[in-house]
Amino acid sequence: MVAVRRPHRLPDELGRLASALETLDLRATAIVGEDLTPECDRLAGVIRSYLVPRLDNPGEPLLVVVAGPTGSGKSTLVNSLAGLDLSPTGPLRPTTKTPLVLARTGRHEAGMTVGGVECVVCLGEAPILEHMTLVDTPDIDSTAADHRVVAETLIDHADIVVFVCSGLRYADAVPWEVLRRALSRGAAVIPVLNRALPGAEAALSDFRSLVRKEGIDDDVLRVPEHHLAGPAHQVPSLAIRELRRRLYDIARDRDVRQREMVYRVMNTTLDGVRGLIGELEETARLLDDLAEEIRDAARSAGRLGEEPRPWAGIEVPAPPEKPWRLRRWRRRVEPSPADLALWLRRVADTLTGEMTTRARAVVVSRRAPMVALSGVPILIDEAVDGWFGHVRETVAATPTPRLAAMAAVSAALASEPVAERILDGPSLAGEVRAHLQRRLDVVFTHLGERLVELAEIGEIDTAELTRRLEAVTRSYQFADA
Ligand SMILES: Nc1nc2c(ncn2[C@@H]2O[C@H](COP(=O)(O)OP(=O)(O)OP(=O)(O)O)[C@@H](O)[C@H]2O)c(=O)[nH]1
Ligand SMILES: [Mg+2]
Repeated sequence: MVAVRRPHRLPDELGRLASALETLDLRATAIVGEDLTPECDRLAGVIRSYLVPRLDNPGEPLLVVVAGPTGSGKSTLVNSLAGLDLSPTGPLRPTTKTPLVLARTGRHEAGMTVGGVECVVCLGEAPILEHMTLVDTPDIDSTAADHRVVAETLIDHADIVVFVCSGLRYADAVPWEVLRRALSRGAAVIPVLNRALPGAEAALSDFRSLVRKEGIDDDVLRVPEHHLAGPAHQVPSLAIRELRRRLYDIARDRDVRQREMVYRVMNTTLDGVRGLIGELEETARLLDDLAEEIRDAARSAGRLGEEPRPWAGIEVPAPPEKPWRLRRWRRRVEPSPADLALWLRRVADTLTGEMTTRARAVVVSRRAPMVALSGVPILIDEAVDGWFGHVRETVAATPTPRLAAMAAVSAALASEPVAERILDGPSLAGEVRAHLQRRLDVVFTHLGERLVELAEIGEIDTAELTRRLEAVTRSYQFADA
């Protein structure tokens, strides 16, 4: 037997772990897969509403949650256990819409919430309420989807789950999923086949084997279908004698039982947090990959590529074949400043247009909002103008700088052999082309960052959660030693 003594700082450490879970920003997890927020909320809820109160007040009555499909007779059983008609029952499905807590007079008089779920509280004197608080839950399988959420939240906070199925509808899938949730959390489960008709042995053994398959060793309780006389919403006391006995058995050694339950819930919850951290780390890796993919897409949209751009072809007659005639020819065809400016303006407009179209195509392909583009055409314009400035500086010392500027731009963009001949070889063309590429890289890198930002790929930081988990584990081991 492993004892869970109330350790000095364990509830405090657990509170901090819950805070770390509550303050995690998990919106980004939905981008690359399943949103982990519900799981995170569930773990924080179990810590705050189950583990911390149990460790702080170990003497509190056990919370017995009666759950199951609609019409299985949960409310009738709860009324029968309490000996009072408190929970409405009825032929209309579903009947119980708000969870109902049956507690001993003097407790929960100001109302009660379980895991944030508001419950109707009925107070009574039934002896069973001395040791336990009974909770009648809405069904887990009707058309009202929120009923299931409420029932699951209550199950997440139960010490004992009475899992009620009727002889008619025990084989549906949903109740078993819910049962698994209770088991995975570590709660004690009492499986009840209610409203069992005489001679329904096959159903009983079928139900029993389903229960065993889920790993429950305790035997199934069978509550036979009874004639409900008059307006009473209870089955005869005899019918639930075995269920009452089972609950009393648990209540008798409740201290030991509760310690066991807290221990189990603690282990499954800490495992859950560990699992969550693992998933978050995996998600963070996927988000990093996604961000890199977006940056790559933007960067490669800004690459000049190898294809020649005929619109940047040089506008002069072909230069002479004989190299010694080249110098005179250059002086002859040197464009006027106005002609060069005109030609550069046309090249600039076309180049800016091409690059803007590419930037727009990336934005569209990433399904990002068009606002990502705002300011980008101006940046492209500036990059191209800045490049022209660089080209002019580079060729300033040549005897025909305007012709050289035109040739350099043309060679860089149009892969123009004529232009290379004017420049006496391709190396200058390569240099000015690399310069333009560097300027475009800056613009498209900026666009990539903008797209990453708009995709809201937030950082997932698990450091605090990991630290808190370690602190709880240390404090827990210390308490357990
Ligand atoms: N004859 C007979 N009717 C029963 C028995 N148990 C429950 N009923 C009836 O079956 C119907 C459903 O019972 P409830 O106790 O309301 O079932 P529930 O599981 O609480 O249903 P929800 O609140 O909808 O989830 C009611 O009309 C009950 O009177 C029984 O043992 N015998
Ligand atoms: Mg009910």
